[in-house]
Amino acid sequence: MKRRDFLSRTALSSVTTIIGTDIVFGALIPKGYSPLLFQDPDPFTLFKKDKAMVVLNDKPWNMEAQAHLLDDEITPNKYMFIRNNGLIPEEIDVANWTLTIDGEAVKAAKTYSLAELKSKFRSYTYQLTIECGGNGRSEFDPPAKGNQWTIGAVSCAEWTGVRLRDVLEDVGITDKAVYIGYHAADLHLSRDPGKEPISRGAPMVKALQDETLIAYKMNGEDIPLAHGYPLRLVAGGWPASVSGKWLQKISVRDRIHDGPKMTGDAYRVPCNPVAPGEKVDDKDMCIIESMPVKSLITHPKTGAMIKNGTKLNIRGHAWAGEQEVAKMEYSIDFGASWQSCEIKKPKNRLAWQHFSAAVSFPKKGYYEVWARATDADGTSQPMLLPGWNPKGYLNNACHRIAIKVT
Ligand SMILES: Nc1nc2c(c(=O)[nH]1)N[C@H]1C(S)=C(S)[C@@H](COP(=O)(O)O)O[C@H]1N2
Ligand SMILES: [Mo]
Repeated sequence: MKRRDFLSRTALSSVTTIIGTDIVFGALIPKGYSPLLFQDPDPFTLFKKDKAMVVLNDKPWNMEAQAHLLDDEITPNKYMFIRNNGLIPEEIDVANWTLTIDGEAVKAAKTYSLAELKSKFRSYTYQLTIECGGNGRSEFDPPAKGNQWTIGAVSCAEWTGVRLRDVLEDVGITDKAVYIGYHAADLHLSRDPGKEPISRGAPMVKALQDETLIAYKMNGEDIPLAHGYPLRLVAGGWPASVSGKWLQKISVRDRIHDGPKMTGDAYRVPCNPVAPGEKVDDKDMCIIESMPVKSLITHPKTGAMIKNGTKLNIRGHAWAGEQEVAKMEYSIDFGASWQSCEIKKPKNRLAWQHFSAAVSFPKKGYYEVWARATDADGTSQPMLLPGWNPKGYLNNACHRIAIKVT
């Protein structure tokens, strides 16, 4: 990841191998000069992402999937969205990487090496849904500032790591513990080492859940750099911003964690509904916890065509934060009537669930297939945009695809 500031003669020949051609006057490159080919690396190659992923921002890198790319039951790296608030750490010294647990509510701070974490504690693997709180932001009106995510800022990979609870037990926490907050190695956009781009967390009930992991593997391999290598907090079902990447420290706080992006409009929504565009008092804003019920049709791709008289097989995933999805339905008449889909149980708690249906159409023409999930509490996805909030969080409106029957 580190930009080359200069090219030694030996480096030059390896560069030639990478780009597949000679830098003709390479030997004349002035010292300290960085060739353009290193300055704007192709993010798809850099992060091993599929070319169909959509880049929303390059400083910092933010990239989302499209619905049809999320068809796999377990999201592979190439289709996983990237959401960075700052700059990816430039140098990662895995051999000396440590995790410190400190804060007002630990008996004494303790530091673990990666090797200690892996050998001292039992490891667990869970498939965990992590969705950016701002997924769907692009639809809000008046528009909300920030990355204009459409539907692709969600993933459900398999994470392996140790339970945060086991580590906290080993450290010893006091009865003052209220919240945990993470601290990570990424740099603030200003490059000021004294500033953190983001430092969020979760209340103890979430921190102590079985599935809340300090992960060191994703889909059976080292966590990819963009997703938090070598260590990451993973808290499925909550806004993905709780899942701190490049994890170095967890503070056990005696109050609600107050790191950057815990206050103001960041990851907070009006506690009660407000009119679009309304100014909301700070005291009337609540921290987002469990994410709302939502679903995605991942097959076919929107715009598919089928022959009249044949059935269309649709499939996708549904998830509901801390809850299970109890019911899944589809509509081909803009929500006037709903038919049921088959929905599977999750692989484990906090994993998304797969649904499918065989859809019949009455005659030729243009249709939209809408999908609607209902959680165990009986709450369904809204057909159109849900409650407006200043930063455009929690858009869980029904996903829809266009179909032409010919
Ligand atoms: N250290 C660190 N952790 C972070 C972030 C970040 O910028 N820095 N972004 C958060 C946000 S807002 C989201 S949505 C998820 C994105 O996870 P991903 O890039 O692995 O998909 O990481 C979270 N963890
Ligand atoms: Mo996010």
